[in-house]
Amino acid sequence: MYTFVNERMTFCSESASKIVARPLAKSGTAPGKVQRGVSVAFYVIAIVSLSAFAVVIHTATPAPTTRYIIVYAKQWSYSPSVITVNQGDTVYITLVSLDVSHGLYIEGYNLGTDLVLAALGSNQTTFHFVATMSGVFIFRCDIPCGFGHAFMTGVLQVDPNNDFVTAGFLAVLVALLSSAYFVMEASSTAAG
Ligand SMILES: [Cu+2]
Repeated sequence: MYTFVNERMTFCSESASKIVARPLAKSGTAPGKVQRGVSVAFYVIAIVSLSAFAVVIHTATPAPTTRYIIVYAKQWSYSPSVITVNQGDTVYITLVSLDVSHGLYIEGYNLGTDLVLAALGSNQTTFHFVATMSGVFIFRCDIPCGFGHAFMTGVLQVDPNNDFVTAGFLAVLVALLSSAYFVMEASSTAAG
């Protein structure tokens, strides 16, 4: 045990003397210069790739549009039962009954329409809204329409607007640019 410790101590003191004895690196490539080069490269790569990501995501984001969707209702289902739109879209839903009175109420958005045949004198009615919230929302029949009424549901899927992600990328980009500016300022002040 003692020997082991002693050996290690010897080893340490040897390497310590080696470090002390080693001549200092010639200052042709000063560590400061190398570090500054590395951080400049880091900023350039980060800024270029962030800009590229932002452009790609923005390009992939569909512009908000107006959608007209016909939903057929019958005991006890909707067709289509899944409606997919993009956040920001204006959505017109025409509910058409193929049999009795039905409703279509979108939970979360808390809106919809009641298709009461006798009151409307028609088997269809239209309502519209702007899909401001992204996510998955259940819609259901809110007019008692028989045995399976409680199971008469569908899904509204609102895909998120990627421009929020683009905005996030741009915010990071601005932060990087300003920190790059301060780093350059600080290093040029330190240099001269
Ligand atoms: Cu119903």
